[in-house]
Amino acid sequence: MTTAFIAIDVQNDFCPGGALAVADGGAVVGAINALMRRFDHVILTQDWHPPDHLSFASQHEGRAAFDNIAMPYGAQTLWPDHCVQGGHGAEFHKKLEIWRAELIIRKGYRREIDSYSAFFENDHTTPTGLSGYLRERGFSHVVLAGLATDFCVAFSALDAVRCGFTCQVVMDATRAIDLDGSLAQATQTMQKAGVELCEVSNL
Ligand code: VGL
Ligand code: ZN
Repeated sequence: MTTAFIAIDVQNDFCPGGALAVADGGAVVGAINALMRRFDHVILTQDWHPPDHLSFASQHEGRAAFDNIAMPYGAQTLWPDHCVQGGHGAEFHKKLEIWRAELIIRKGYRREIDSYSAFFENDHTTPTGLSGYLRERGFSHVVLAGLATDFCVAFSALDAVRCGFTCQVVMDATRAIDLDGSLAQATQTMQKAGVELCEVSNL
């Protein structure tokens, strides 16, 4: 079994002080650095939106952050402007040892469509290329951690399984946004799909 460790969206905007700060988000950095040292192959993802991205509430007259709207590809939560391409908020946390990564996958760069998952955009059809990359390099197992548990980590884990990879999520190296029970729901959906939820101590 050849394993890739994938750290999801450990970026300034998801850490305290950021535009879409996840409670205690910066706390994952130490654990993720330790995980990166432990695995031979490391991949990072980077949420990477144009300034007028349609997942931003600011692009929708009369809407507020965390509202839900219907997009052509399905339901979409609206977010505060975050992870704008080239901006400070889109940079990785400054303590993250990014030099350890062999690949950085950027996602969410098309104005019309959001991309939580590292594998597919939110239409569940448009690929990022990650599945092909992993397969061509002979990886069969992925270990995930990062931000946020209930959005980008969960969507990535579900797609990993859908693409035929076995998948573990290191729960104590993730933190959640937790909108209206989204953490409990994501946890349950991951378990049902066959994602193994584990902790650093029993990995
Ligand atoms: C994320 C909401 C919007 C995440 C990214 O990384 O979980 N959540 N963009
Ligand atoms: Zn985003």
